[in-house]
Amino acid sequence: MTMFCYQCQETAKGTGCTVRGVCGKSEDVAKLQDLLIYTLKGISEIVVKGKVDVRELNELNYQFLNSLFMTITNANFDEESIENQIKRMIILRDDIRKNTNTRNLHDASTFVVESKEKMLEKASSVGVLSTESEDIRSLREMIIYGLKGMAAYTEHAWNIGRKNPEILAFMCEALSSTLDDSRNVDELVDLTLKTGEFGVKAMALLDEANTSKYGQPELTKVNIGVRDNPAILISGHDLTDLEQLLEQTTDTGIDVYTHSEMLPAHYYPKFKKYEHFAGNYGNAWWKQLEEFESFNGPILFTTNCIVPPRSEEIRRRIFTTGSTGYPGCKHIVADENGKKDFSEIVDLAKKLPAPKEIETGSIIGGFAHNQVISLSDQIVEAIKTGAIKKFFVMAGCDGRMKTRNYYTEFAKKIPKDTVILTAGCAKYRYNKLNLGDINGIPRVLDAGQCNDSYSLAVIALKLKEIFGLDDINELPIAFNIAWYEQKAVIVLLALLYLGVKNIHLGPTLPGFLSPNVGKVLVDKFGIAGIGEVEDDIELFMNV
Ligand code: SF4
Ligand code: SF3
Repeated sequence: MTMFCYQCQETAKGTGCTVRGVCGKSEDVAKLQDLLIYTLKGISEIVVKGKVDVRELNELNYQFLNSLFMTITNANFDEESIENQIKRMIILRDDIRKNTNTRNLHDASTFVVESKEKMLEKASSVGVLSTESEDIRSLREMIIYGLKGMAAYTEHAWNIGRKNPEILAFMCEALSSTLDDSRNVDELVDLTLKTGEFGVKAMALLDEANTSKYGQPELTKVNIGVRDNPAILISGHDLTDLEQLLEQTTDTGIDVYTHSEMLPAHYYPKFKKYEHFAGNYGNAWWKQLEEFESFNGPILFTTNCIVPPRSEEIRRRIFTTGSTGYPGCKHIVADENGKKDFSEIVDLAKKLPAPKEIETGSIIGGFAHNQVISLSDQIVEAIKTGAIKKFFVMAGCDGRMKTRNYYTEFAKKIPKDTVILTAGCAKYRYNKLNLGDINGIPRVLDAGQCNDSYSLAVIALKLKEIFGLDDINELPIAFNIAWYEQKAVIVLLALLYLGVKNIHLGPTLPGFLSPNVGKVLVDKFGIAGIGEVEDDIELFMNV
């Protein structure tokens, strides 16, 4: 059997990548990722059946999260590191199995593979299509994709020292359920919502971790031009990597710029003290091929999204860390204390020219829950007087597809008395449009990274409380979400768990939704796709 993957929005023909990923993932990488997930299912079964207390198992905990994270779209293209991760997880799996009293285990909990060839052979029979029923497959995969997003957020929190063993216990419960053929559609729909519930917990945990370590995000102007010094570009979502890079580049004459999802780091007070933290360079992840070329300096990926580099020259400038990997790019690992040595990146930066300017000016952000709630009197007043008629939550991801111009057009055409609440790299479709403000409140309020969608939920719940409403759906807030990878899946499931209805999801509905499961989402939650910009605006404004 060839590869099969339909986990992201850009999946081939909207149904599944079968030869090579549209993302650039090779058949072997896709298969090894399938086998890694299968190994995690086995571990989960042992944990659940053997009633293993995961709290004490630090290494297993962390590697479990990291394994899921490695399989997120555009995180890791490196066969060797995925192969090694499978071997590592099998050792950890067999270790806990030996110490527990479990019988009648699934093949996932016991299989052995000695070589890469055997791994690929095994992977061919355990991937997505090994679940025959289309609906069960759809639900199982939706749960797994939600868990991948949840794992990413939980790992970032872990790196800051914040842990919640309940989350890992749930992940094991959910993953082991995907091996259980007795689970029917209704049970899996319930489990999908429960995944959303734990998604909220994971995002809350990360929010608490980030804000306790780096302060509450605040209204910030971020420079999008460049200075004359040589520089390093940092991309992805991990703030602990950024902190270490900023420390190690202090007084070296090297500037640090953010790319894509790292932009919101500028909103945290703790990072403002670094004078060489120069600004944000470029746009969302998919523009990196051109932008890395003109940046000139080294690039550090802390998480997804990596686009396969076009030239050897750029490949030599790319460094990966954490869950990411790309063949031929140097990977930097942490020591036992979590410290990473970025000296090689700094040395390389010193030899390279300063970035070429591609834009000038600044953008504004930092409207996470604390900042927005401190403006709540102003916002409530604006809603009461009718100065603000509606909020559009447009959080999520950006991507390459031309149809995503919809979101730029949408932002341009919505009435002037409406405000966009955003988070994630979806913002790059409209964050440089200069949409003005309403009584001093900017019309695009950026809360931060995709995980900061949690902030938007907190804001909505706060407004519900202020207005004394029973239902979050009575607020003048419409949800028009753009998705691409699995973090957006957990954000979506979290919103469904919080009771948000009538979310529009685009630019296309997920290929992993079977017609029947899609119908459940429509009937139960009012989920819809997107249409023409003008029609959608009219629809949203009239509810
Ligand atoms: Fe295809 Fe997306 Fe899977 Fe890549 S991650 S192989 S583009 S479905
Ligand atoms: Fe973007 Fe990859 Fe999803 Fe964190 S960086 S939102 S796509």
